Amino acid sequence: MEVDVLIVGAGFGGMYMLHKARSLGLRARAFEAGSGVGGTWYWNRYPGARCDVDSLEYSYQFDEALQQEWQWSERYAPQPEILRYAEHVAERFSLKGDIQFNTRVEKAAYDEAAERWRVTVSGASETWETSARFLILATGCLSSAKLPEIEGIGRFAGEQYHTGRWPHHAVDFSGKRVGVIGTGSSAIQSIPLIARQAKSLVVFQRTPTYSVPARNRPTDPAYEARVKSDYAGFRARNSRMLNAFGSDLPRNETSALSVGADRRTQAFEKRWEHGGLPFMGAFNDLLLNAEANTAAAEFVRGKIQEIVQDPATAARLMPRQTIGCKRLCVDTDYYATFNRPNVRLVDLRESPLEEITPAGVRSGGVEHAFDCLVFATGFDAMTGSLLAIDIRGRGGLALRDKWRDGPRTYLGLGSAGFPNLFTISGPGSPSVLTNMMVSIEQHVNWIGECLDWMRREQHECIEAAPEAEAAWGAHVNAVADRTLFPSCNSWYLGANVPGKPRVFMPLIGFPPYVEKCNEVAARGYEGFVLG
Ligand code: N01
Repeated sequence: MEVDVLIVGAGFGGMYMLHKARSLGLRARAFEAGSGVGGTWYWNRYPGARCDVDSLEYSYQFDEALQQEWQWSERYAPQPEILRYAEHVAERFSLKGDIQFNTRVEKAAYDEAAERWRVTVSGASETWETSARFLILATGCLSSAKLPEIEGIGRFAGEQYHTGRWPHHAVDFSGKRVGVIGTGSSAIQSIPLIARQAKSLVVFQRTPTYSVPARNRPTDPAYEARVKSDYAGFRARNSRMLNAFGSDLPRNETSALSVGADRRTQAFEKRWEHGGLPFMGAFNDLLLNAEANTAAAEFVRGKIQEIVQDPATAARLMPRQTIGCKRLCVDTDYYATFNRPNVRLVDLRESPLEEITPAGVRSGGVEHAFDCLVFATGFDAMTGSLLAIDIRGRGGLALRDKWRDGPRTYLGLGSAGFPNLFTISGPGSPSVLTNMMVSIEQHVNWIGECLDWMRREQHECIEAAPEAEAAWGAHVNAVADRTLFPSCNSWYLGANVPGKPRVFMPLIGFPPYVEKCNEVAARGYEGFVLG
């Protein structure tokens, strides 16, 4: 079927885009590599996977009845519940009829004469071509799972898992010797649960991570009722936050350096007790001023020292980099897990990872034997799944070539040379620094309004102007450079992928971004070339 809008991905971005396009009367179809909806939440089924934004915020707001009727069981919803929510939305809005599952978009080439995208799609046993006027990439920011590039990868003879490609059946670690490589968010969520099951667990840590307690708990019915009595107001307040969440405990707009040490500790303590990502909002300059940041980092290091009984293990678990410049982790019992007799930490800075062997992992000259190996080694973030598709724009220009030195977009929505192509939560937009659900809806609403406007104004084609794109790239970098974000090797910078250009990919600050997008639209899509 030839469609107006072809959507890649049926996660929360693709699902809402499909609904939006259909509600505008456009013929739309989504292609999804998985066998079901949910994107990130479809793939990341590892033990302990759950959201780190409050459930009442991490949900769609486009339909009042939907947000009123759905009930979240916990403050931070577990993955199976988020997946059930995605399924519920797909049913409620009859989305599945226009989603083709188990299908991967391999290639998309812009046919300039026909002003259409020619898209090559492959299923289990066949490959075919289809076409669309608009190509919308809802491929997700953390979808391209990354195995470490080390000797012997693939040689392990036991059970091997990547947290981002977890099997659909339950994995039982009981009585098993387990190794986990990585200590990012996925590892921090899964390690305490794996440790409870496994006979023994060895955690291989390259960079210690800052983590704050989640303080997860069952949803408080009184709180839920309060939110639902004015859900629109609650959403509006959250949208005005720097990261589009957390209006219940907004950032304290004073400098950490303007108060004495006791007041600082009290403020950190209050946020530690509250739990979750608002910890970084204890003061307004924790990610702007190195001295303020050190105060927060010292506080967390002190907590690690208190929690972890063995001083040598505690010292190894203490991060030294800027707190928050890698995404802060949110845990339940992570540090305390290292007090268990069956858990051991291997510091890869002391004992470098040498190879994966059929029996396990060799590091620092020692072979550690395992029955199961878990790679919690993250993703080729933000660009990985976009560039996995061979995308060719005007004159056959490959997106992979255009982005060789890092992604170049206008507003994180479009890229010059690639007409009628939109990215949902693309690089250059706030995306991963925000509540993703809010960013996704903002992008889909903006794209929907744009498509509707083009139809009314009889435009066939929209494309980012090269000069607007260059200015936008400079702006995204300039904003990042005013902060401490570029100061450590994060996936925001692509630093976790050998050879990936070091560019800070997301834009910091949701409210000014929304203002800019609205302004661009109000000025007849300023910075875009229309045809
Ligand atoms: O991946 P990561 P993740 N040798 O990249 C290590 C979101 N998320 O899947 O820091 C040895 O953070 C790597 O070490 P280093 C969230 O946005 C959210 O955990 O690069 N180690 C690191 O420790 C998050 O930030 C939730 O030195 C290697 C780890 O593997 C993002 O997804 C839950 C290595 C990778 O950590 C990614 O999280 C889960 C190597 N060659 C994820 N290569 C929520 O809470 C990598 N590592 C909602």
